[in-house]
Amino acid sequence: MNRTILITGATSGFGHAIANTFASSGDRLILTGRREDRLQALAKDINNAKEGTAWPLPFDVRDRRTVFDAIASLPAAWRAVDVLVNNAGLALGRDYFEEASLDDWDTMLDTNVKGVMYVTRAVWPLLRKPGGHILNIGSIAGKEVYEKGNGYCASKHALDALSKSMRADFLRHGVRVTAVHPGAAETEFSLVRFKGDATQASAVYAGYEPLVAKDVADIVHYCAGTPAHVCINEIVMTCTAQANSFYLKK
Ligand code: NDP
Ligand code: 8X3
Repeated sequence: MNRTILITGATSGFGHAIANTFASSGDRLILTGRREDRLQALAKDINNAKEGTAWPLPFDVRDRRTVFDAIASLPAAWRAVDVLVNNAGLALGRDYFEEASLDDWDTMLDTNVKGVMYVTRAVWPLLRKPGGHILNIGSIAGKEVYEKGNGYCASKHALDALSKSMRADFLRHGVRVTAVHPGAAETEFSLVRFKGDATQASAVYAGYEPLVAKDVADIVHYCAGTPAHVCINEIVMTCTAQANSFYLKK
């Protein structure tokens, strides 16, 4: 479709799958994340497949200066953005409030909340108006809190509020905003959350069929493909075995 899509967190999980899904429909991808080797490899795959085209742009969403410098460094051919997917994010730890790491709280709030604010502000001058579209990857953790979810749930509730704020503030520019709130999905998310403990991470997905990254990518792609006068404001999506943060049939 030849739209230009900027995706944060394209090195893994949802972001990686979102990039491949948009590439398959002929779009142009600006791929961002911290792990440059992975961005280069994905860009190479997409460019070699000749469906979409890709431009790797490594940066840390927490570093305000780096975010603005990276976006400012985009060449002229990549400076008109149709779709921004704010996907980069993480959970760290699963501990009671009084035991949780303050550093983990800082990292989650800096990434999941302030990172989205910085990237959106940096991309805003490049976003098509009217007609641009921002998709924020929230979570069911932004809809209900669960025990030991404190910092992560707070960050995703804040992102839910930010998505609604953007929708209200960008109305007058004809820019659409969609929040996609997935439930449990098997990506590197739990490996990151449990700091490399693969046993703890795989236990999260044992005994049921969780979402996979492609499920979320397909929904994001669908939301970005609705007619220009239609805006899906939010979608909560879970695997069939999960009703919400509290009910999961294993
Ligand atoms: P992954 O761990 O597989 O991917 C996370 C992505 O975020 C990576 O590409 C990572 O890139 C990027 N990222 C993390 N921190 C930063 C940073 N400081 N700067 C730039 N990029 C960063 O997890 P998922 O794909 O599952 O997660 C994607 C989003 O979906 C997150 O916002 C997550 O909260 C949300 N989510 C996940 C669910 C799940 O069950 N998996 C369910 C609901 C929502 P790199 O490390 O290279 O920087
Ligand atoms: C990730 C899903 O249930 O771990 O956002 O919060 S959950």
